[in-house]
Amino acid sequence: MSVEIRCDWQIEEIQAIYNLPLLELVYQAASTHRQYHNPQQIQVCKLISIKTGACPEDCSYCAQSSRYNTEVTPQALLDGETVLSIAQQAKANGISRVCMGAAWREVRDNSQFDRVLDMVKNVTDMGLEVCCTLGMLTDSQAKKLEAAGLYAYNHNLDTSPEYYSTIITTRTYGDRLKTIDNVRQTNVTVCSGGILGLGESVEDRVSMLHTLANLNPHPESVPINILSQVEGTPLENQPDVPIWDVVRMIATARMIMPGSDVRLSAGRARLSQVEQAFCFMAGANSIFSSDDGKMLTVTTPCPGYDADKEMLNLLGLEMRPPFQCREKITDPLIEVT
Ligand code: SAM
Ligand code: DTB
Ligand code: SF4
Repeated sequence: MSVEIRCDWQIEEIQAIYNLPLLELVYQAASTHRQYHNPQQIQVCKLISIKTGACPEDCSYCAQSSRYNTEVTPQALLDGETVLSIAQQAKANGISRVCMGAAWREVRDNSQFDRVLDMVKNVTDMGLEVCCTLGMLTDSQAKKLEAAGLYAYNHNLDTSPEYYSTIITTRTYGDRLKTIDNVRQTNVTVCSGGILGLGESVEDRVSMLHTLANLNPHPESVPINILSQVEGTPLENQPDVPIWDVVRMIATARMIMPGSDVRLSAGRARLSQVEQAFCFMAGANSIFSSDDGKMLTVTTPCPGYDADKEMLNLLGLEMRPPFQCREKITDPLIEVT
């Protein structure tokens, strides 16, 4: 029986999936994964921090908030040439998506945004998928990004609506959903997920997944970040998230949003190959890889291109070429009986 894509999930159903016996959950998620994706392929993305630090928001996990004293040195918006050369290097290493992140609360209609639009256009012209994560967007800004050729916009919900104000006070869950909706009104795909390890309960995790899985259509990609505890932030002393919680979260996301890419994002650097392999078995099919050892900032390590190629090789996996994400995530690839 094939698994349908549904946007009417009940909290109790998601909770029941999350709490399945672990190996049963992984087995079901792996089976679902095979109906919608080529299980041999992993999307490999490269992050570029185009503007670093000095962010006015107070996200309690973040090294880039101006409210906390962290080891991040603020850096103004990069120039187009620098971004292009990092993207070229990424392309030469088989990366299919470049994700440009800016530590902004929101986009402003100014020359900096025009520079970002140029970057989007130039990197897209190289034949790469481009994703941006620039904070809040208005509908007209989303349309300008679409016109520049943007493939995806990342805007995470991070946690449940109930827990959100414990983590961030400078914006609301509604603000977040509004930007996602502004992106949804364009042809740009939506990338939205969250973080594990903020001190949230299982109910919060289920509630965040419930919000994501009831967006219609689902986000085309769902990043699952593991908190990287950053010295100087309010969450610096949070305990490490157990690997089985990561596996459960990925498997549940895979089960309820079967057509989406599920990305094992921040925190992967501290996982062994065996732990990562378990995440891929549970339905993760996307990662960030880097040649400078970091995700966006020095506080959050990222595995290198060479180490990742070696691991993928070892596991019999290949890097997915750009623009292979299925246009409409409605029809199963394989009928599982
Ligand atoms: N400023 C933009 C925004 O917040 O939407 C974009 C950049 S922000 C760094 C993107 C995402 O990275 C956050 O929503 C959060 O999920 C994740 N993130 C940031 N710091 C993290 C950390 N220390 N550990 C894990 N994930 C983190
Ligand atoms: C996402 O969900 N994870 C990426 C990307 N989207 C922008 C960022 C990971 C955290 C990076 C934190 C740091 O490097 O300081
Ligand atoms: Fe700013 Fe984004 Fe960090 Fe929040 S997560 S402080 S909005 S850079």
